[in-house]
Amino acid sequence: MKALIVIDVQNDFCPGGKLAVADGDGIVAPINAMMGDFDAVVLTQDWHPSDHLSFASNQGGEAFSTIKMPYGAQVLWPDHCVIGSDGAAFHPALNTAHADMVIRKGYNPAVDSYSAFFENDHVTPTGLAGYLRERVITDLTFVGLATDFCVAWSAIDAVKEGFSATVIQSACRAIDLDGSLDAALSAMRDAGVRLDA
Ligand code: VGL
Ligand code: ZN
Repeated sequence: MKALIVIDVQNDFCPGGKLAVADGDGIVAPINAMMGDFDAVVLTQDWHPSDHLSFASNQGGEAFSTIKMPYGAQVLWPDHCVIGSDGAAFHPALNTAHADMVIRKGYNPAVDSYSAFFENDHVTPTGLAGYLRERVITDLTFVGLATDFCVAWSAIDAVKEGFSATVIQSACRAIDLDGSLDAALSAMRDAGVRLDA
Protein backbone atom coordinates (compact mmCIF):
# COMPACT_ATOMS: atom_id res chain seq x y z
CA MET A 1 0.00 0.00 0.00
CA LYS A 2 1.23 3.46 -0.78
CA ALA A 3 0.60 6.90 0.64
CA LEU A 4 1.10 10.44 -0.59
CA ILE A 5 2.47 12.61 2.23
CA VAL A 6 1.74 16.28 1.51
CA ILE A 7 4.01 18.46 3.64
CA ASP A 8 2.90 21.89 4.89
CA VAL A 9 1.03 23.31 1.85
CA GLN A 10 -0.11 26.23 3.99
CA ASN A 11 -0.72 29.90 3.28
CA ASP A 12 2.31 31.12 5.24
CA PHE A 13 4.64 29.11 2.96
CA CYS A 14 3.00 30.47 -0.20
CA PRO A 15 3.51 33.88 -1.88
CA GLY A 16 2.08 36.57 0.41
CA GLY A 17 2.65 34.42 3.53
CA LYS A 18 4.91 35.06 6.52
CA LEU A 19 7.59 32.56 5.44
CA ALA A 20 6.85 32.51 1.73
CA VAL A 21 8.65 29.96 -0.41
CA ALA A 22 9.16 31.10 -4.02
CA ASP A 23 6.37 29.65 -6.19
CA GLY A 24 5.09 27.67 -3.20
CA ASP A 25 1.58 27.75 -4.64
CA GLY A 26 2.83 26.39 -7.98
CA ILE A 27 2.72 22.85 -6.60
CA VAL A 28 -0.92 22.81 -5.50
CA ALA A 29 -2.44 21.75 -8.84
CA PRO A 30 0.09 18.94 -9.48
CA ILE A 31 -0.39 17.64 -5.92
CA ASN A 32 -4.18 17.61 -6.31
CA ALA A 33 -3.77 15.73 -9.59
CA MET A 34 -1.73 12.91 -8.03
CA MET A 35 -3.89 12.26 -4.95
CA GLY A 36 -6.04 9.66 -6.73
CA ASP A 37 -2.99 7.46 -7.45
CA PHE A 38 -2.49 6.53 -3.77
CA ASP A 39 -4.17 4.27 -1.21
CA ALA A 40 -4.00 7.05 1.36
CA VAL A 41 -3.31 10.79 1.44
CA VAL A 42 -1.83 12.39 4.56
CA LEU A 43 -1.54 16.17 4.96
CA THR A 44 0.82 17.74 7.46
CA GLN A 45 0.28 21.13 9.01
CA ASP A 46 2.99 23.23 10.70
CA TRP A 47 1.15 24.39 13.83
CA HIS A 48 2.99 26.69 16.24
CA PRO A 49 1.90 28.47 19.44
CA SER A 50 2.75 32.19 19.33
CA ASP A 51 5.47 31.66 21.97
CA HIS A 52 7.27 29.07 19.84
CA LEU A 53 11.04 29.02 20.28
CA SER A 54 11.70 28.99 16.52
CA PHE A 55 10.29 32.50 16.11
CA ALA A 56 13.03 35.14 15.93
CA SER A 57 10.60 37.52 17.65
CA ASN A 58 10.69 35.33 20.78
CA GLN A 59 14.50 35.12 20.87
CA GLY A 60 15.40 38.76 20.23
CA GLY A 61 17.28 37.39 17.23
CA GLU A 62 17.47 37.95 13.49
CA ALA A 63 15.19 35.88 11.29
CA PHE A 64 17.17 33.28 9.30
CA SER A 65 20.05 33.26 11.81
CA THR A 66 20.88 30.06 13.71
CA ILE A 67 21.04 29.51 17.46
CA LYS A 68 21.86 26.48 19.61
CA MET A 69 19.17 24.54 21.41
CA PRO A 70 19.63 21.52 23.71
CA TYR A 71 18.54 19.29 20.79
CA GLY A 72 20.83 20.94 18.21
CA ALA A 73 20.98 23.89 15.82
CA GLN A 74 17.80 25.90 15.38
CA VAL A 75 17.16 28.37 12.56
CA LEU A 76 15.14 31.36 13.72
CA TRP A 77 12.16 31.99 11.48
CA PRO A 78 9.69 34.82 11.05
CA ASP A 79 6.50 34.10 13.02
CA HIS A 80 4.58 31.62 10.86
CA CYS A 81 1.77 29.05 10.97
CA VAL A 82 0.44 30.31 14.29
CA ILE A 83 -2.26 27.95 15.57
CA GLY A 84 -5.67 28.91 14.19
CA SER A 85 -4.38 31.77 11.99
CA ASP A 86 -5.12 32.18 8.27
CA GLY A 87 -1.43 31.62 7.62
CA ALA A 88 -1.65 28.20 9.22
CA ALA A 89 -4.60 27.17 7.04
CA PHE A 90 -4.04 24.97 4.02
CA HIS A 91 -3.76 26.76 0.67
CA PRO A 92 -7.40 27.26 -0.37
CA ALA A 93 -6.93 25.34 -3.63
CA LEU A 94 -5.46 22.24 -1.96
CA ASN A 95 -7.89 19.34 -2.16
CA THR A 96 -8.16 18.71 1.58
CA ALA A 97 -11.37 16.72 1.12
CA HIS A 98 -9.23 13.89 -0.28
CA ALA A 99 -7.11 13.55 2.88
CA ASP A 100 -7.36 10.44 5.09
CA MET A 101 -5.44 12.14 7.85
CA VAL A 102 -4.13 15.53 8.89
CA ILE A 103 -1.14 15.51 11.21
CA ARG A 104 -0.07 18.64 13.05
CA LYS A 105 3.45 19.28 14.27
CA GLY A 106 5.42 21.99 16.05
CA TYR A 107 2.85 22.68 18.78
CA ASN A 108 5.39 22.10 21.58
CA PRO A 109 6.68 25.64 22.30
CA ALA A 110 10.12 24.32 23.31
CA VAL A 111 10.96 22.05 20.34
CA ASP A 112 10.64 22.61 16.60
CA SER A 113 9.29 19.83 14.42
CA TYR A 114 10.31 19.79 10.78
CA SER A 115 9.71 16.07 10.30
CA ALA A 116 6.25 14.56 10.04
CA PHE A 117 7.51 11.64 12.18
CA PHE A 118 9.53 13.15 15.04
CA GLU A 119 10.10 16.47 16.75
CA ASN A 120 13.56 17.93 16.15
CA ASP A 121 14.83 16.14 19.29
CA HIS A 122 14.60 13.05 17.01
CA VAL A 123 12.87 11.04 19.76
CA THR A 124 9.38 12.47 20.37
CA PRO A 125 7.06 10.80 17.83
CA THR A 126 4.12 12.49 16.12
CA GLY A 127 2.29 9.15 15.77
CA LEU A 128 2.45 9.09 11.96
CA ALA A 129 4.60 5.94 11.73
CA GLY A 130 2.14 3.99 13.85
CA TYR A 131 -0.79 5.21 11.77
CA LEU A 132 0.89 4.15 8.53
CA ARG A 133 1.95 0.75 9.88
CA GLU A 134 -1.54 0.01 11.12
CA ARG A 135 -2.81 0.75 7.62
CA VAL A 136 -0.15 -1.59 6.17
CA ILE A 137 1.35 1.23 4.12
CA THR A 138 4.98 0.65 3.13
CA ASP A 139 5.71 3.07 0.28
CA LEU A 140 5.66 6.82 0.85
CA THR A 141 5.82 9.61 -1.70
CA PHE A 142 6.63 13.10 -0.40
CA VAL A 143 5.59 16.42 -1.94
CA GLY A 144 5.12 19.92 -0.51
CA LEU A 145 7.03 22.64 1.32
CA ALA A 146 9.81 23.12 1.90
CA THR A 147 12.10 20.65 0.07
CA ASP A 148 15.14 21.50 2.21
CA PHE A 149 13.45 21.52 5.62
CA CYS A 150 10.21 19.71 6.35
CA VAL A 151 10.13 17.54 3.21
CA ALA A 152 13.77 16.42 3.62
CA TRP A 153 13.54 15.75 7.36
CA SER A 154 10.31 13.80 6.85
CA ALA A 155 11.66 11.67 3.99
CA ILE A 156 14.88 10.85 5.87
CA ASP A 157 12.92 9.85 8.98
CA ALA A 158 10.62 7.73 6.82
CA VAL A 159 13.58 5.62 5.67
CA LYS A 160 14.84 5.38 9.28
CA GLU A 161 11.39 4.08 10.22
CA GLY A 162 11.57 1.37 7.56
CA PHE A 163 9.38 2.89 4.86
CA SER A 164 10.43 3.37 1.27
CA ALA A 165 10.56 7.10 0.53
CA THR A 166 10.42 8.98 -2.76
CA VAL A 167 10.48 12.77 -3.13
CA ILE A 168 8.94 14.23 -6.29
CA GLN A 169 11.03 17.37 -6.71
CA SER A 170 8.71 19.00 -9.25
CA ALA A 171 5.96 18.99 -6.60
CA CYS A 172 8.18 20.58 -3.92
CA ARG A 173 9.70 24.04 -3.52
CA ALA A 174 12.73 25.03 -1.41
CA ILE A 175 13.63 27.86 0.98
CA ASP A 176 17.33 27.43 0.00
CA LEU A 177 19.03 29.20 2.89
CA ASP A 178 22.86 29.27 2.53
CA GLY A 179 23.04 26.13 0.40
CA SER A 180 20.43 24.25 2.41
CA LEU A 181 18.83 22.78 -0.73
CA ASP A 182 22.03 21.10 -1.96
CA ALA A 183 22.77 19.89 1.57
CA ALA A 184 19.29 18.44 1.92
CA LEU A 185 19.42 16.69 -1.47
CA SER A 186 22.77 15.08 -0.51
CA ALA A 187 21.47 14.07 2.90
CA MET A 188 18.38 12.51 1.33
CA ARG A 189 20.46 10.59 -1.23
CA ASP A 190 22.82 9.35 1.49
CA ALA A 191 19.86 8.22 3.61
CA GLY A 192 18.40 6.17 0.77
CA VAL A 193 15.56 8.49 -0.24
CA ARG A 194 14.69 8.21 -3.94
CA LEU A 195 14.71 11.61 -5.66
CA ASP A 196 12.40 11.79 -8.67
CA ALA A 197 12.38 14.76 -11.02
C1 VGL B 1 9.19 24.69 7.60
C2 VGL B 1 10.66 26.22 8.42
C3 VGL B 1 9.92 26.36 9.57
C4 VGL B 1 8.80 23.78 6.47
C5 VGL B 1 8.43 24.80 8.75
O1 VGL B 1 7.60 23.44 6.35
O2 VGL B 1 9.71 23.38 5.70
N1 VGL B 1 10.30 25.39 7.45
N2 VGL B 1 8.79 25.64 9.72
ZN1 ZN C 1 7.58 26.01 11.37
